[in-house]
Amino acid sequence: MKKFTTALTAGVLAAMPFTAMAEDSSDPIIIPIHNWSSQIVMSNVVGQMLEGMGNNVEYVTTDSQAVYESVRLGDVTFELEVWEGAFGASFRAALEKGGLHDAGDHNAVTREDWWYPMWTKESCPGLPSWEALNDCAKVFATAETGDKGRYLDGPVDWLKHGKERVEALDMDFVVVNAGSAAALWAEIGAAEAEKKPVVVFNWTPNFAEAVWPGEFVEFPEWVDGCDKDPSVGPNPNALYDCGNPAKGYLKKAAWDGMKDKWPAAYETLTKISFTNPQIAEMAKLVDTDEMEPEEAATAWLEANKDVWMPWTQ
Ligand code: TMO
Repeated sequence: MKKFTTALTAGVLAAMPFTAMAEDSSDPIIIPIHNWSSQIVMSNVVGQMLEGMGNNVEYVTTDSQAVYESVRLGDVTFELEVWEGAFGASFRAALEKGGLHDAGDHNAVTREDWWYPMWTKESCPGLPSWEALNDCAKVFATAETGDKGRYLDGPVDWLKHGKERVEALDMDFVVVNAGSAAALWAEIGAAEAEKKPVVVFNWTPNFAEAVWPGEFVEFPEWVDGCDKDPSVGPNPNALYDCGNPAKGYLKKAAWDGMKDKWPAAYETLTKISFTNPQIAEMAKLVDTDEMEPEEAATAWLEANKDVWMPWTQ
């Protein structure tokens, strides 16, 4: 609360709904933090909103797949960015076990997949087809990958199954996992001066689309079950032989016990709905403007009172 009062103006505080204060438990609401910027900033945005309503908030850094088990058990209170492509499977598994529920969608369409900056097309004009990409594999070869192409996938905990996809579609690529999101941006940045062709994992909404125009590789279209049933997708004997959903959801997930323990905060959570441009802006404040996530969140709240204040009332 103290941090919040120093961060936001008295005018904002005066308009906050303090009537909600009595209802919520004084135990801290536990918000999980992962390893990409929009999620970290959004978590701080919502944490500061809830603090402004009188709640106590704590942040914990957690694995982005294991978090669904943590929400289910109430060890963390909610998850603000359930990306269909990366986390749909873990989310569905936790839903089936019980203890967590779908707390609504953001007004956003998401995509996560193999991606290239536009200059890459000059060396591989058949893009965005995955077959054309594969025919160009040598263009992406490095000392490390021999005559196969290099694909820089996301950090392992995003479970993108790049290696399985390369095998399932018999592609001439070596999949390397980035150690962090920053390593993905470094790979694109390093290629930019010479317009070197690169293919890396990327997603939207993200800050990157405003910095480097680019396109996703078009893989065989995602079909439900592609990650569960080998007969789904073009290779009848393999899982992961499809792209990720091209129009994926972005959901919020909540611990079932939140509604009774923090009813006002829960109501706010169900109303929260960020759009693609808002989410891209949150990432930009950190990745382009180099703000700390906490100050980025405060800046975002200051600039977007008309968006979030109705959710706290
Ligand atoms: C889960 N992510 C947005 C990094 O693809």
